[in-house]
Amino acid sequence: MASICPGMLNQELLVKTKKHPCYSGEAHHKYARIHLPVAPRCNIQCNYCNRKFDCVNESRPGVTSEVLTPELAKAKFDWVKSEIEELSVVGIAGPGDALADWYNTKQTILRIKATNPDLIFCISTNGLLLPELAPEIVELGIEHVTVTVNALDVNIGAKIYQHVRYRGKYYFGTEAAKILLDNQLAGIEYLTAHGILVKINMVMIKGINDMHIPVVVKKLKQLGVFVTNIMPLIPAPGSAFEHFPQTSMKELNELRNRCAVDVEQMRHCQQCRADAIGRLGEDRSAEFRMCQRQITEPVLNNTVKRQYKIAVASKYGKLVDLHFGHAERFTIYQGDGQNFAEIEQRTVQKYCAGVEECEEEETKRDKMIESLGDCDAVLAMRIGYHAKERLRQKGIQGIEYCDTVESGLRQAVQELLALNKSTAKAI
Ligand code: CLF
Ligand code: SF4
Repeated sequence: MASICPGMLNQELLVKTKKHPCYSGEAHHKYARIHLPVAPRCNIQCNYCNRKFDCVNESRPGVTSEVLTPELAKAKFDWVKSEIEELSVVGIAGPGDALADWYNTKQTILRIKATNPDLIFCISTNGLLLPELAPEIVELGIEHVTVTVNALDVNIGAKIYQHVRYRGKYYFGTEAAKILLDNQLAGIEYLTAHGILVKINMVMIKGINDMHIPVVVKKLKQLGVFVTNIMPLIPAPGSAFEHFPQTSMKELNELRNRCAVDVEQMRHCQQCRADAIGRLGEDRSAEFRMCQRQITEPVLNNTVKRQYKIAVASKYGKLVDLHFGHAERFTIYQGDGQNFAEIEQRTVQKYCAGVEECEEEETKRDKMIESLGDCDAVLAMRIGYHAKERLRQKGIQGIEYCDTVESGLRQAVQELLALNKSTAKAI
């Protein structure tokens, strides 16, 4: 088991870290960070997260007003860097998971690093893919990694994570929690053993993991983490925990004080947006939207487009020819309304099996809808009233259609636009 004492850490890195506004309490008044929202996908579903909300007045992780390609992210970085001298950190914090969209994360960092090798590069992840990607993180020179760890106990984890999608398969309950928690611990151990400064974010959820957090912190101490950041639950509308109480600062500080005997506590976190810019506490992201940049920068014209993710019920991929309740698999397409690419075949458990299984049907239907939670719309030949309603409650538009998939996708985007849905959301 890796056990690193601070003396073993690379001194040069510790000096550099004095310019990291999250890792250093002193730095947050002087230095700024930019979050580049290039990683929209996520491979797990936390019960406190709903990335579909895009409100410019809202500040919390998972929220962004735009999703960028690595090329646009570099252009945005150059723009911001020319305006904010004290910019010291480039962070990838979603709006999904930095590792679930590793290609984009890596390409963005490579592009910026090529011209700014001395900056601090920082990523934030749920840790599911750390065992696979930690060696690449080290090789790429990312020296600050945040992992969100909410539990060690799989029974507690099962209450926090709705599902985990790992190596093409969905897992639920304690099975899902076990995969995630095992991978988090293995990944953290690898990173700290390779000198990376690991910060752990934890969401304190009253009645779920609040009593368990001190145990988690003790374990993380053994793994050599640099700092832990215990954050309050912000109940997000539409998330499974939307009716949970917001954690009070008093309770939060008591817990932090208790844990401080084991690991240094971060106390100045601002629970930033995925496109936050500036010093902590003075978000300037609204000044640097790439849609504003479009007007003066022809090279970027028409490149910032909303991306839609649409699940299609189709037997062979040509026609929309299946009932929603009969589908055992959905083809997931992603595109901007004109051009779409197939990105995934997603297997689900069909729920419509006849009246005798009616009660069970409801649970199966809800599970099916949950597993499409990252989509903007579902296209199917028929969708029952209740299923449509449940989809709507999850922010997914259920669209009945019966022609080619290609024309159906365009139709779906037209309907979404007509509904004026804010769909520049997590894809
Ligand atoms: Fe961003 Fe996170 Fe890096 Fe900071 S944020 S990826 S470590 S550069 Fe910082 Fe914001 Fe809190 Fe995160 S204040 S939410 S801890
Ligand atoms: Fe949301 Fe992050 Fe959890 Fe993914 S890991 S579901 S983006 S909070």
